[in-house]
Parts: sequence; structure tokens; C-alpha cells
Amino acid sequence: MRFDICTLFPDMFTSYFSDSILKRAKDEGLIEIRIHNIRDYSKDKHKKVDDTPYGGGAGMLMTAQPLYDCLMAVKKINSGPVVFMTPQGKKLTHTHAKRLAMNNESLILLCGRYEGIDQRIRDLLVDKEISIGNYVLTGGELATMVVVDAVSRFIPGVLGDEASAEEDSFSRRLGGKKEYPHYTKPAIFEGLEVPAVLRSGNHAEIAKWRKEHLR
Ligand code: 4G3
Repeated sequence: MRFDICTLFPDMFTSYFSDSILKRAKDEGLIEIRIHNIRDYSKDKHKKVDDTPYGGGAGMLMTAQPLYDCLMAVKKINSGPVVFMTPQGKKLTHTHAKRLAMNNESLILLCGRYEGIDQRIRDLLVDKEISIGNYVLTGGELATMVVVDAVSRFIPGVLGDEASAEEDSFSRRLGGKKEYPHYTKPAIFEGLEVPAVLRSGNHAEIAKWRKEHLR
């Protein structure tokens, strides 16, 4: 699955996507992530990418031209939908992330900054709008990282052999509930002991205990 990300802050993505599980997924060719700097597409002599809103109001908007040229260039290499990250979008859920991964459809993710983008880019080029929750961030970059991470976990092979996204929180296997408490060594920490049943080796009792402690 391929993700093309359009942003004014490409450096924000490098450490997140160069670490841990997503790095391995990239190295194994399970996902491909390409970052595109919207500023590179500005035709302004000072590479300007923002301007004041018509009608007045606080702050700046991202102008249409660099966004248009960036998205049109990316659409030539990625045939998937253009997704704009915005607090007004459809809320991302477990099911939604899974569906995006199962469709195995590549995505073009657009990160907004300032007070938003010129509406004509939405009208012309944006296919869907996704939100990671009811709050406003200073930019769409964090929201985009959340989408890429949550979707990638559902791509077969990304989590490795034993682990599966379906064994995690919110999966139906756990009755739609969250999780049971986890413990690792040492057996006693700050006077708190790991429940004896988890150290008993009795798998039936362990399963029973975990079921009783789902929350
Ligand atoms: C557009 C996404 C973009 C309009 C983006 C702010 C929160 C989310 C932005 C706007 C974002 C989210 C950039 N903040 N909840 N900030 O998914 O007002």
C-alpha cells in the first residue's frame, strides 16, 4: 500500500516513519511512503504558500496554486483518493482504518496548516475528509501520521508473525472490549505483585483470569 503525503513540513515525518514497526514495513515493501513538500510547487518568487482570507478574519490560508500543482503531480503517480485531514472530516475508527487497509487502495494525504486551505482545492481535488478526533491541531501532519500508522497495522505482515491487529484492543475476539492488564518481570515491583495465576503456567486459568479482567 502506498501513501503519498503532501505537507509544508516534510521533516516532521522522518523520525516517526524511520523508527520501529513502520520502518520494517517499508524495508519489506509492505508499505511505501513518499513525502512531498508543497512549498516546492509554489510559483511565487519567494515560494509563498499562504495569504489572507477574502472577507477578512484571523490568520492565513494556504493558497490554491501550490496545493493544486502538488496534488496534480502526485495524482500522476498515485491513483488513490485525495484525503484531507480536517477536524470536520469523518472520524477515524478501528473499522474505518481496517477497511482502508483491506481495500489496499493507495492514499494521497493532504496536511493543512494555518487556518485551513482555499475552498477551491476541496471542491476540485479532495475526495474525502478524515478527522482523528474532535480537537484542532496546528497542522494536519500529526493526524496524517495517525492515519498511516493505524491503517498500516492492518496490512498483513506489518505487525509480524505472532501479533495481529485483530488480537488488539477493540477487536471482536475480545468481545469489543479493550484489554486485560499486562505484566512482565519482575514479579514484585514497588511492593505490587503480579497475580499468581499469571505465573502458574495453567493456560485455562490464565485465559479465565484475562476474560474476567477485560476492561
Ligand atoms: C483544516 C486535522 C486543517 C482546517 C487537522 C485545521 C485537527 C485535525 C487544519 C483546520 C488539524 C483532526 C489542520 N487539526 N482532528 N489541523 O483530524 O481548521
